[in-house]
Amino acid sequence: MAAPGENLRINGDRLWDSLMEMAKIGPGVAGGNNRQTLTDEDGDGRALFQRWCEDAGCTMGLDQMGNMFAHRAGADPEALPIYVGSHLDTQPTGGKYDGVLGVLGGLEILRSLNDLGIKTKHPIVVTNFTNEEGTRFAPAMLASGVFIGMHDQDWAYDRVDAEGKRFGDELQRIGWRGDEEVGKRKMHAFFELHIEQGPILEAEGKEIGVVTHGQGLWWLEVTLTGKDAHTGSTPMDMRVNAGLGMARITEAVHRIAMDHQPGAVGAVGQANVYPNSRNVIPGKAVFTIDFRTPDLDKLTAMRSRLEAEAAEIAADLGLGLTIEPVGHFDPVTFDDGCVGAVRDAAERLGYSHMNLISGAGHDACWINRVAPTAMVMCPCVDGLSHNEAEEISKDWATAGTDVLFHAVVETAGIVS
Ligand code: HGY
Ligand code: MN
Ligand code: MN
Repeated sequence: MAAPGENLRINGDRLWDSLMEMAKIGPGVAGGNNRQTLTDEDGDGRALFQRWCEDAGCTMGLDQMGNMFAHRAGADPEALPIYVGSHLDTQPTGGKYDGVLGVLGGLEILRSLNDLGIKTKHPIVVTNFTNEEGTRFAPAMLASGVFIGMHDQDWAYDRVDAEGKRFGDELQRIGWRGDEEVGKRKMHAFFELHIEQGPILEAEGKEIGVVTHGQGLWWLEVTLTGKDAHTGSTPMDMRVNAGLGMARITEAVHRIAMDHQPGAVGAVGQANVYPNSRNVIPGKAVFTIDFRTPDLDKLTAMRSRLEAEAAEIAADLGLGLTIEPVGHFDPVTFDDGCVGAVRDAAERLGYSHMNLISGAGHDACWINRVAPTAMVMCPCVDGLSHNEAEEISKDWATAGTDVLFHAVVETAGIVS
């Protein structure tokens, strides 16, 4: 006799159609997406998601950070809901699946429960967290960070983008600032489905990643101050070249990560020199370092080593130096019970699977601090993400969402 829900499967075609429909909003220039947080395109994507959720019989909650909560009633209204979700915002040259698969996979679970006429004990809430990417407004996972009390809401509202626009003003402008107090909601558990954004699952031939841990992260914003001068007529020994300092520190970031193998990574992704003119020696450079590793001691050591080397480089070149931490979280260990629900689901469904440490940060990394949390991952082609060529297969999306379905419904309990 099959256990209740043993044969639950989602509708992979419907999920894929929704992913492709959402991908039409905020298209990139090379087949991916540019639907950055709090842009008009983000607003359009939110409106589409809300319409779909309401069509599925949900009521939509919206908090003061723009986090969206599509609520499907459970048999026991007193039971804390199971939350499932991710983010709809993308990188400027993002893919169609990073974050979106986790939000629309959650919606597909509700649509499938409706198709099957299943009532769960606990309510289920599908969530879209604002500004997971942290590309327009640093840091990443900003709104889920406010939700758990890691970031102050007024501090978050004051974060500005490259054009000096404030997060709080942009949220108001696009009309997605809700009234609900942030973080008041209590969760029985939280599950997030996400593409791996790395090469391991595909290389190992596995359909499902059972995510046991997440890497820790430091984002360090470095400002070097030198002196604008003529690139042609200024003798080499008179130069105070902030661009040269940035280049040497960028190389040091790579070398420090390599010196902390296995399992450490480091790069500079965002870099600006000023005045950025062909024939002016840069008098200023501002750039962000991204260090990550699952090992907390290594993470701390990498930051300390960088700060020491950057000071030496700046002194050698006569540059002013400031280093401001603009993002951080310690390595994450997800909840054994929820991770077990994911693993049991993959086993039951017959999907190949392996334990995985998430290389990327996710809203689940913060939510794990306030509720039992786990993640499901599916492979992506060549491990490529944060690139418009990001690609997954419909089968991978379906398998990941089937596993999410079982883990969520097992935890929510089937009543009828
Ligand atoms: O940076 C990250 O890991 C995520 O993509 N925001
Ligand atoms: Mn993501
Ligand atoms: Mn991302």
